[in-house]
Amino acid sequence: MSILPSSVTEIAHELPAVGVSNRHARATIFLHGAHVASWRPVGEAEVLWTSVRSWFAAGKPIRGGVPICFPWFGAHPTDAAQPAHGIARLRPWTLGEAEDLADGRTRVVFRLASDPQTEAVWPHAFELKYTVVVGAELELTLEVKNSGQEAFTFEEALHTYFDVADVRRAKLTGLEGARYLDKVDGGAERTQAGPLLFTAETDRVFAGAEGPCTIEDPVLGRKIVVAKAGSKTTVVWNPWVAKAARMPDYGDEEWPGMVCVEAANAGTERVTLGAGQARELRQVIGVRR
Ligand code: TA6
Repeated sequence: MSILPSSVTEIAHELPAVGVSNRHARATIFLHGAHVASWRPVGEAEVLWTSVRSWFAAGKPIRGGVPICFPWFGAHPTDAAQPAHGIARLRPWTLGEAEDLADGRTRVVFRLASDPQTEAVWPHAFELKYTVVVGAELELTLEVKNSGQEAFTFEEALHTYFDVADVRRAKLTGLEGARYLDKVDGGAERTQAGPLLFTAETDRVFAGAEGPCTIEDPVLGRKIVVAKAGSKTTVVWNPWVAKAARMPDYGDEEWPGMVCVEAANAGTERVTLGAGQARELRQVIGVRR
């Protein structure tokens, strides 16, 4: 592990992690999946939701925080035996550079490269670089590089779980008038009429959605602004009662406390990279009162 700046400490856990604590915020990032599990700006309540039932084990996805979905989103397109949302969130990443920035934020870089195991599942050479900047905002940048000799096509997402007091009283703005696929209703094509309110299981894939969204939480009296760059797909998810009860790593009563707003490139907006090419997907999260 490289020499760590004063704001970064190693955390002993079933899974190795680093903790970040600076004058702007605190965060916890597991090397497993380069998984940001917690981000709490100074003076704020936790912004990322993690299930009390989450697994923290090699080969298992962490339930909450920011799972990195790559190189496919959702179920594997042809092999049901493969894990949902790809392999990146299940692999140990390496901790690269870590530095305290002049403005008091902390920048930590994680890396994952293809190997025989990944190529057995997805036969392409890639290099992932994930840059996490912890400050009064949380800046997440996933760079995907095609390190092979031929073009490849992939899906990706920063599948972020946000903490809300009660999703039934929350409101998501920024997607008004956008077209979406309703995965709760067989992928039916619909248009978002007004702010997105949560009254039942919600699983919507918005294509052509490149702008920011805002989660309004009237109970906590805060707004979480979710901006992004390099992403054409926004996914919004809450499992509600029945699906929450079916997930072993998700408490039956936890569903009112979270909502996923995900920066992605998926479905019709999957990405093709030529040999040697790279591109970035970024999500920037801030809290307003
Ligand atoms: O992003 C929404 C979604 O695709 C839902 O359909 C649901 O499956 C969720 O992801 C969680 O997936 P996971 O594999 O982490 O349980």
